[in-house]
Amino acid sequence: MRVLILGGDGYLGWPTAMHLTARGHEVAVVDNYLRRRLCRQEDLTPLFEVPDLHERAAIWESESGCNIKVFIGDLTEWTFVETVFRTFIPEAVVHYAEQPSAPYSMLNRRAADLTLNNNLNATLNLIFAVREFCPDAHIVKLGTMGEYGTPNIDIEEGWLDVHHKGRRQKFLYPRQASSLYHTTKIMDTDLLWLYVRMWDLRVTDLMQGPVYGLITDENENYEQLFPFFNYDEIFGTVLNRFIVQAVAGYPLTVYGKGGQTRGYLNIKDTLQCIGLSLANPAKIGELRILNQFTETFSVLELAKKVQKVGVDLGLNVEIKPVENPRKEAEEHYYNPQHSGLLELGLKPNYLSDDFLEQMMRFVLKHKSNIKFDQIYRQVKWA
Ligand code: USQ
Repeated sequence: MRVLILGGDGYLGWPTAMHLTARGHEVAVVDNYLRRRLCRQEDLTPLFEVPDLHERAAIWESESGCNIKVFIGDLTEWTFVETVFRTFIPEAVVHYAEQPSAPYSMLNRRAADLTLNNNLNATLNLIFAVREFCPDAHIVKLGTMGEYGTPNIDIEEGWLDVHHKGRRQKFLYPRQASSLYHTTKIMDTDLLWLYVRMWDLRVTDLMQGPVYGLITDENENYEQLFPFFNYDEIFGTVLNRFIVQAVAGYPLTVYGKGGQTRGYLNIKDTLQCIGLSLANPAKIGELRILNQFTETFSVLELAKKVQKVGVDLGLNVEIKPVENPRKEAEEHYYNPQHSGLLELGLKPNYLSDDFLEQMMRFVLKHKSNIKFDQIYRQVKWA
């Protein structure tokens, strides 16, 4: 299949590109290095340097024989989008090309404006490009579990059947996010749903929880091909942050009461889910929504798991609840359904002590790069 990956330089975009080429797909990636630029602006550095996309594609080709075509440019600019779609007419598009950080989106007005415009305009241009150049292409869009928020009822898989005054109708499950970033993903869903109804697009919206890990089947022997890995407050996700903090001897930053519960998954399972979605596409005129995570944990549970493995490795790991910079429920009901991807064949890589130990041993090699001032900046939500 000819697969175009939007956001191919990111934490998930690059591993996806390698994964799909290793399975025989023809892949092109698009990126404008937005995340690298925002990290430089905010004085944040990843745990280790990552070569740019052209260099990574060259290394991957020399190691595996697989070619990845690279387009560098901004997906909010229509002329660039036209060139990409005319040159590489995709059969499927995987859309990761968004400002992905909730804390960044809450930083200030400029960051809010960038997040809103980047995320919505990139999605809108994708919709118009698919209609014009490849109307049968399957769009696989990365949404987020955070679109649902933490309601006091079970979270269904995308849709809710409502019975009201003797009549019934299926609606998008109610969404109420707690950051602007997550809200842009709700708006993306609304845009896609409108154009599925208008133009019979075929769309899969993957409602993903926080991802952790680094190592995949494709990169395990090549550190140069590891993804961009942030551990800072703004771009790092919580479990990756706790692992780095444990290695650095920085007390684990559980925000507030630590009862915030989310659905997590290993980066290897993100790749499986993308592969399964592509192999089993949505139908023409269908918005298919799948909840993409494998198990739920509270942040305090995650911190305790990291502490146990860290202590067994001889590290000094403390858990120190800190003032929560975010405005979110710290104790809440959470029961999201997630059977769709399992039914398609997902074989979960559950969180294990062995995984945590492998990650800690890897991070130990880069311990001297860890900068304490990046770990807790207190970007206030409210
Ligand atoms: N948290 C802590 N301590 C920390 C960092 C985070 O307690 O040092 C807590 C947060 O307050 C939150 C939870 O851990 O309750 C998850 O935080 P996160 O930073 O790992 O995840 P989030 O900001 O929600 O965003 C991440 C990705 C985003 C993706 C989302 C999935 O950055 O792109 O969409 O996870 S979800 O969380 O399901 O919405």
